[in-house]
Amino acid sequence: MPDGVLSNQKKINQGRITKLDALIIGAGFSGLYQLLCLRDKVGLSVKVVEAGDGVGGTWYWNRYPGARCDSESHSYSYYFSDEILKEWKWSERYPGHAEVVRYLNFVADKLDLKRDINFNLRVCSATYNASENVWAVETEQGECFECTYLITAVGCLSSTNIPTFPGHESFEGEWYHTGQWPHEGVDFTGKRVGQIGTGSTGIQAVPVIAETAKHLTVFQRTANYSVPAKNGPLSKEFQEYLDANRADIKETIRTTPNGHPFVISERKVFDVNDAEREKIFEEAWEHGGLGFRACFQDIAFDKNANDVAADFIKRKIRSIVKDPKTADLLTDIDHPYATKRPPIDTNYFETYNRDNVDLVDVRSSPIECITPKGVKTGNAEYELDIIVFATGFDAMTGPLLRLNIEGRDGIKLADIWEAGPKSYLGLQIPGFPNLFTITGPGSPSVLCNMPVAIEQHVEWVTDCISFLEDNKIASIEATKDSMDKWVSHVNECADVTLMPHAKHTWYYGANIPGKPRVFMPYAGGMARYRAICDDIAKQKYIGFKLGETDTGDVWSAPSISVDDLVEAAMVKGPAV
Ligand code: NA7
Repeated sequence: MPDGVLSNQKKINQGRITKLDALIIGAGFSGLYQLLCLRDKVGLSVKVVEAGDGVGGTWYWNRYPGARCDSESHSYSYYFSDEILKEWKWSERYPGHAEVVRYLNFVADKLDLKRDINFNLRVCSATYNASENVWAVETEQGECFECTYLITAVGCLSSTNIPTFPGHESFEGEWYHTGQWPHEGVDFTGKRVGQIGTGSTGIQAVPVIAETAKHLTVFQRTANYSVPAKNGPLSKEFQEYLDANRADIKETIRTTPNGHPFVISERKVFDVNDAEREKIFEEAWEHGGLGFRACFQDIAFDKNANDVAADFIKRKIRSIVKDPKTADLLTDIDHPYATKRPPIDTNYFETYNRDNVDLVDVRSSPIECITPKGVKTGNAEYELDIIVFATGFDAMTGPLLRLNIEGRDGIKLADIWEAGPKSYLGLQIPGFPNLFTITGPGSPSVLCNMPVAIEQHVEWVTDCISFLEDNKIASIEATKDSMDKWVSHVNECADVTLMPHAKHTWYYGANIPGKPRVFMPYAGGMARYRAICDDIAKQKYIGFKLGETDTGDVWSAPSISVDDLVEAAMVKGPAV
């Protein structure tokens, strides 16, 4: 196909094309901030297109019972504006989905963002026209856009995964996926409910569904660790602490590896004796939340250290769950702690002590099919009125691939990612000039408190586009060599953690049949990643091709060891 001929564009209604400097896809945390930066700081003409009829992004859709963020609310916030930080008061330690959506509406209204968001439009194709150096973007609703810069702000966990079970269509009851929950809610009163999935979502949903359902059957394929969230209302004293310590909190979340408001301990598991260690774990358990894994430095790196943490959690589960058989199933965990996304919960294990809740092991006896009456495993048929699919997402790549992105010379993103996602910094892909993927695969994203990762990406992209505009450079595009080096670096970082001990996780794409097994996020730590990105920008975007000019400079990946990674966890300045 000759350069500049748009295969996707054939479908476009040529009559209604909105021409812009930049188009942003998605109106969640990323899209809102990117709009603000490009519109009000750089002065570009910008629009956001959003499939929902309101702001919120992932949180617009994620409304299942118990849906709550596992980052602490005061860190799950924008930190670019002191005014917003001061004005918005979170009500609980962890924000529920409704409060997150209220927060994002508050921000969007305060910054007058909604006038530039086109709601109820779902992008179905994006095609680069090399002769014009523009992206042509089409929506399912027939609206078309042309822009110089295309920014995807589509989230990492927004493309739902509903496993294919034979007979699903024959089910006579109701069924729902947690990530596409009806806005009017679901009434479980008096109903026999079956829930498939015990990931972070399932663990949040179980206790809430059990409160009203007549009976809840939980189908567990992989047992999971979970630590109590210890959620609760934020006290006046805590609000005062926040008001007095904003600058320090901002410094902490921007310099820790996971963007959370706690510092990883420098102490190692075997630095202390058994009694002292038990006391530290006990205190971390009582305090609750993701900080549990930060009470020793080496939990994420050393299998022996991890085994000790895992044993503590399993003992806790056994002490909570009264039925020994259920406790056996819940503690038969096949991976080190935190190598799957570590959930936090409110009364998850306690819920199995209720008379109306049963746990079914679908590892030893998998779900064979869905029947008109319910779910059938190798062992039994469970009659149900409602099935809840807490079965997760086609994470990280799913939301990007469903945009049908075509780059230079008609190359499709789906084709070049056939063997797994590849990018430079998780931000750019060779062959796709001026396309920026916020929190894309290859960036820290899901291993970080998301707003921290998002702010860094949005600010980096904004600076990059300003640089292009100021210097009248038509385009920026990652070079293949730099991308290859980055991909190796991403793999190297994952390999020095314990992540490869759990290759069946969605971090590796293993939850989607046929998806290539590639570790997708950057495990080198947010602080280190930020330093690398800053360094690349300072070196006038080394590793990218600018306009027609290929500088020939290729980014050099630093080689990394466990010690480097641990040091990166503590890093306050550039790590490279
Ligand atoms: P997850 O973490 O992917 O969990 C999905 C769950 O569904 C998990 O327990 C899966 O078991 C289970 N599952 C998926 N397919 C099947 C089939 N076919 N049969 C039985 N069980 C199945 O998604 P979540 O929504 O919980 O969490 C995703 C992220 O969203 C989370 O980390 C938060 O950041 C928010 P498996 O473990 O694969 O054996």
